[in-house]
Amino acid sequence: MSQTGQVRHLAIIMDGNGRWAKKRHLPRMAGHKQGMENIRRIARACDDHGIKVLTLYAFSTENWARPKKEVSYLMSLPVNFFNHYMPELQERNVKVKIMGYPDKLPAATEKAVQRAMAETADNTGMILNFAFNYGSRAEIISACQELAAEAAAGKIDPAEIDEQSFSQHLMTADLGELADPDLLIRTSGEERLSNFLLWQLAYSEFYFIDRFWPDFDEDDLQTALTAFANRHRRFGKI
Ligand code: V07
Repeated sequence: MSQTGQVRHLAIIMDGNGRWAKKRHLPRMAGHKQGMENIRRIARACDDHGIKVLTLYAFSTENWARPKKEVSYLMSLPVNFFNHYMPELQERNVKVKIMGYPDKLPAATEKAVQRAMAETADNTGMILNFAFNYGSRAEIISACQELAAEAAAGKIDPAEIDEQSFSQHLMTADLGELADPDLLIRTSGEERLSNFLLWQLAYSEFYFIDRFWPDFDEDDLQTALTAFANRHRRFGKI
């Protein structure tokens, strides 16, 4: 956890792509495409700000209920994203990670995602972490199941389970001391977590901005980071 006012791990819920499109009388898909392009702009700016981990909430396990055409379009975006941006990610030494359940994805999507992770596995710069087909309650339940299985097998004593060992079973475990975001930004005016990083956001600052994700730009990011730096972070202490 950063005490200096510098954001090391930034998480963003990228909301408002559909409404952005509607305002322009465009199909929802056009908003998703513009939203995808905005990831490049904001990821660049985060890298320039020295942010170490950028976690983006792109698609939740609940989104499968959307119209079939929209779901399949959303599933094509990771393929599209890496086709267009992999050269710049490599140039910037960015490491791609995915948090979520990759198994149920269309084969082409899973392949693109696996390949991007493999191709950037040795990069040492900013981590671009996609929460993709992710749900926080499911993540917490999986952690419980793993710990319960270890207890039932006599490998651990239930009384020894603590925050430290619990967090080792979450999908952010490999981020080490950077697992918990310093700051969460949600665009588009909604002020909810929507099943995103429930455990990891316990002490994070929240920043809500009434602007659609495709319109969220470098200046908005700067404003959010400045607001963060100006807040007192006491972690419940005086
Ligand atoms: C999606 C664009 C951004 C705004 C949110 C709605 C639409 C990039 C990805 C992506 C996901 C995984 C990955 C690489 C890229 C993405 C979805 C939606 C589902 F490894 N944009 N984007 N995934 N939108």
